[in-house]
Order: sequence, then C-alpha cells, then structure tokens
Amino acid sequence: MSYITELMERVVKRNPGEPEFHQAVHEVLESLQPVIERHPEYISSGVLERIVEPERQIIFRVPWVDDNGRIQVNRGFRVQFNSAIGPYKGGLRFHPSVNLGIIKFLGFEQIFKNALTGLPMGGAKGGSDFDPRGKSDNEVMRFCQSFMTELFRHIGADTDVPAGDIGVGAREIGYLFGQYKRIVNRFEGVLTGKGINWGGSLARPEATGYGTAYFIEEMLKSRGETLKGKTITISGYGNVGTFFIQKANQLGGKVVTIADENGYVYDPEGIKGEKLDFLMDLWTIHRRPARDYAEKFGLKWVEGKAPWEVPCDIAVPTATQNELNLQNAQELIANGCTCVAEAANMPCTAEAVELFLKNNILFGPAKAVNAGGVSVSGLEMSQNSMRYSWSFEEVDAKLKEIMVNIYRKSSEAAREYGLEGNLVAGANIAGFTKVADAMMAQGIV
Ligand code: 2IT
Repeated sequence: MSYITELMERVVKRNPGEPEFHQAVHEVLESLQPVIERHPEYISSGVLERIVEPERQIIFRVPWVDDNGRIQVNRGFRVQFNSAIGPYKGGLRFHPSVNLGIIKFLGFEQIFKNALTGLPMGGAKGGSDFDPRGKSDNEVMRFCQSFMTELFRHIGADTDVPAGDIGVGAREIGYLFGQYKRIVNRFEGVLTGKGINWGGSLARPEATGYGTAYFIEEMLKSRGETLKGKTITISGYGNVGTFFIQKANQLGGKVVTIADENGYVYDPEGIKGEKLDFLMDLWTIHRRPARDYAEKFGLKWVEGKAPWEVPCDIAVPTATQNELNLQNAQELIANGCTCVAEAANMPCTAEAVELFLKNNILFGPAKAVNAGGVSVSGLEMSQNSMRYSWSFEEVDAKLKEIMVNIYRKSSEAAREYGLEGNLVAGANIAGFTKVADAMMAQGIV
C-alpha cells in the first residue's frame, strides 16, 4: 500500500463520522503523491502526519436566553489547525449544520488557502450550530456575547484572529468584538471584517466576490478570453455572490441565476441595476429566501432544482460544501459550460471535480478562487498593526495583485510536477510546500 493510501486510511479511522474532513484531506493528499516522490524528506520528517492533526480543538457550551425567556444551549467550536506561518486565521460559521467534522474540513482547507495568499496567516475555523435565521437582533447579540465569553481566552491579535463565514456578517462581528473588548479591556485587531470606523478595512466586504472575478479573469486569459459577454450561473446571494455579481457586471459578464436550498431564480436579462441593489441586502441584512427576488421582479422561480441546469459559459458555486454534484457537472458540460470556479468552500463533490478535470474544463479550486476574503482580512490585520487605513483603491489593487499571484503560483506548481492546467493539484502543492517547509524548519512540534 502506498504511503498516502495508508495515511488516508489512518485519517478516516481516527476521525470517524467526519465525511467532509475526509474529503478535504483526500483531495490534498492525492495531489501530493508526485511531491513526496521527489522530496522524501516530507515523509521522514512526519510532516504529513502532523499536518492532518489540528494543533488544538476547542468545543464549548454556549448558553443564552431567547426573547421568550427560555434557555437555549448551542455548541461552539474553534479548531486551531496550523500556526507554522502565522497566527491562526479563519472564519466563524453559524449554521445548524455545523459540527466538528465540518469545522475541521474548513480549518484544514484554510491552512493552504492562507499560505497561497502570501500573507503570514496560519489556518483555523470555528463556529456554532446556532441558526441566525428568524432570530431577533437582541437574540443574536446575546448569543454572540455568550459565545465570546468562552472564546476570548483562546484568541488574540497575535494568537488567533477569527472573521465571518456563513451566518456571521458585520452585525455578528460587531457584537463579538464589543464583548471581547469589554472582557480584555484592549482595543486590538482580534477579529477581521470589522466596521469601517472601528478598525475594519475598506473592500473587506467586497473581497471574496471581487477576488473570485479577478481569479476567473486570470483563468480565462490563459485561453485568450475574458469575462466580457459571458453568461454566468451562480448559486448563493450572500456576501460572496452579491459582490461577485457586481464585479462580473463591471467586467462585462452577465449573471443569470441565484439560488437557495429550495430552488433557483432564472433572470435571463442578468442581475443588475435596481435588481442588484435589492439583492445586495436580501440575505446579508434581511436573511430572506431567494424566492423574494423572483416575486419582486416577476421572474421564474424553479422549485426544488439547482441552477446548474441553466446553460452558461461559466458556473460559480458561491453557497456551501458539496452543492454541485456529478449529475450537475455532467449537465453543465453537456450545455457548453467551459469554466467552473469554486467561490464557496469545497462546493463541488470529488466526482464532479474529477469530471471537470477530465473534460479539460477550466477549473478553479476553492482555496485559490475564494482566497480574496482572507487576503483582505490579512490586510486588515496589517492596517490594525500600523493603526492606519488604506483607501479602497489601495486595498483593491493589493487584492488584485494577490489573486493574480495565486493563479501564477498554482499554475506554476502544477507545471513543475507535470500536471499542467490542473489548478487543484497546483494550489494544493503550492500551499502545502510553503507550510511544510516552515514546519520542518521549526522542528518536531
Ligand atoms: O472561508 C474563508 O476564507 C473565510 N470565511 C474568511 C476567513 C477570514 O479570516 O477572513
């Protein structure tokens, strides 16, 4: 049995009931086969065994009182996966599906994503099975305060810097920051995604969506194309989806779908102007279903289906893990789609990714495509350290440069190992080697 197969078996056995974590580890380890053949020191130093084991995992009780005076109990998580190249960094997800396996998969991905940005950030992720949907502002505030009352002792501007993810936006970051500051009596850059007049960075809200568009432009350039005139289908319409639409429009593309777990809207004219204005707040502020958009503008609502059946040039899953499966991938290819970019974390199943690569689809993996968000988080940390703020244009220019570099590093790493055009392998290899070399330099820790 090969070294990689044996290690993968051990990971599955040691982490039972965590299919998303297994999937994320499997994808990375598979990409590393040619790397360990050329560099046996990655085996002898035990760096692979070490990198699949989180440095620290924290699970805690989050009790809070709802508006009816009832006591509710949620579960909180913070998985501090790897600190070889910088303080732990990664978002918090509040969603009923959250469990340890989901947080571990996200934390593991974050190690390599953060390494690709070129900024000094380790990998972590956290969150809770709390569902912010249908909760009052006061309930969300009390929940966030209780969550931080435990989390504060594990984080810090030079230790671990959380941010948002699904269900955690500007409002939640505000409540979390307020409680942290109150407990430790220090105003410090302990969270990113903060409000603009209390330490936040300009262009942080835009960063993941804009970064996705910049990365797609780089992928298309390799085939002599641009976003101009392209028809694009997307799924989510939260922070990532809405700002992706805005940038795709600026670059001449046309986005024709949005979706949620119940179905999708088809808007053949493209989402723009007052329709985009309406969409911007629909989830991020109001947490309302996608159907509202169809009803408001008299558009077709397709119940119970995913948007991947709509013919497009480019498909961009922006919602959540495993939202695009093998059948969706077959349909996209049959309908002429030539480019798929993962703007969410691990949105395509392993079978879907394999089919895209086999069919020579331009495929951008999540760790590379959606790294714009955490990149601007890294820039927010720099600005906090300097006690200074850059202009929107300065941050946006740095973001663009980072995305172009991530594309270059990933495609060069793929070429170096004879896998030209395979950005999945390239991103995994480039991210891994940076972290693994740092771990080896620091000894057996
Ligand atoms: O998945 C992600 O990269 C994020 N949710 C953002 C993490 C961050 O620290 O900005």
